[in-house]
Amino acid sequence: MRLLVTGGLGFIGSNFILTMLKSYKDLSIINLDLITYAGNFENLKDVENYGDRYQFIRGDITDLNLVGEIGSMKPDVIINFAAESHVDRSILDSSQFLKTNIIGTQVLLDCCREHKIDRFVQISTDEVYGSLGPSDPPFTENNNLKPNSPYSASKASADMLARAYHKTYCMDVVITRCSNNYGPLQFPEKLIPLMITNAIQDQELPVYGDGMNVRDWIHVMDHCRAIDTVMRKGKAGEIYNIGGSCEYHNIDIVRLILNKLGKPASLIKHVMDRPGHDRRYAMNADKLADHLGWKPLIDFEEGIDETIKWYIGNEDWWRRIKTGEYLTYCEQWYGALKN
Ligand code: NAD
Ligand code: TDX
Repeated sequence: MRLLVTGGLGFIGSNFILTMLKSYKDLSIINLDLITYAGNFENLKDVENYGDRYQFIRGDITDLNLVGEIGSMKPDVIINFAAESHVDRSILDSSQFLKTNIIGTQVLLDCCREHKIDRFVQISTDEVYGSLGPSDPPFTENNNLKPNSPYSASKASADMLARAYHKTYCMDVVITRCSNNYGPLQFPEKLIPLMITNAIQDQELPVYGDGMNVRDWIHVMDHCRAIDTVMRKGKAGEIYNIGGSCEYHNIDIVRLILNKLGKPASLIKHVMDRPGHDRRYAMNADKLADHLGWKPLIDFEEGIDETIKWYIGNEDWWRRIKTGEYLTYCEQWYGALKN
């Protein structure tokens, strides 16, 4: 089997490529990634061992000609991870989110159609469903889409396009919607790696608002296993929720991390809330469990211990990231939060 993975130098894409190459000897991967601020060549330094089973192409998923050329290499499946993925950045400026997340998906879907690629897997998110109240049941695949941030609106649009291509052109499209991931190789702008790395550096831990927002956490390797399952066994035209059934208030995650690192609670700083901040996400992943036999395996406390260990052991990796573009972004973001 030959896969075209887009966005494979990011957090989830690189974990996916590593585990797939390791697990399946008969599988090869083309990785198309633009290497934006979030893409990191170092994430896949170990793939050299896999010889011609791995090929990297630097490029933009919105580039019609390039994507067409790659389409003629006849991958069996396209898995679209490539995206602008950070909500806060979409609040500062949504233009790149609309371009990559919507137009990029359209270009890939057209490529799939033109080259008769067997299957298209769209990697989406729980955020397309909007926000839950404290006693609402978790989202199912039948919930309406009510995105609240430019990021989630762009992901919802891409989901709609993917669905439309299935209906209009009878293409084999499947959509996965996952909750918040954590684990190794996550860019330290996201909550868990930001809090771990700031705590290690004895820097303030910025908690938005009252810190009582809830996220449903899943280890990235459980997510990757779910994508593999859906890619192989999912039914064309279906949507599959993926979640860890592991709801935590943000403030409890932050306290847990401080505790595990032996750092004081005085590092916590409540800052102004993110505009449009979704209060609670929770996923009902029964469909994936009942129809395709997947369930999450990694216990949150164990996963967090292993993740903290990874960030302690890979200081060079994240210290290099927390410079340059990242610092400029932080300045803009915290400046905008104050105003
Ligand atoms: P990430 O930001 O870490 O990585 C995104 C990757 O896409 C980077 O390597 C970047 O260089 C690449 N990219 C961006 N624009 C591109 C373009 N125009 N052309 C080619 N490559 C481009 O993201 P992530 O956290 O790994 O998320 C991967 C996917 O999973 C995204 O689609 C995201 O919406 C979805 N998702 C993420 C989470 C999460 O918790 N991180 C949860 C659910 C769904
Ligand atoms: O500094 C922070 N302080 C803080 O309180 C940051 C970065 C976040 N938060 C809060 C906001 C959220 O309630 O923590 C929670 C998690 O924030 P993020 O890590 O930015 O994730 P979230 O906005 O929930 O979106 C994530 O999950 C779904 C991913 O970034 C998306 O790509 C994915 O689709």
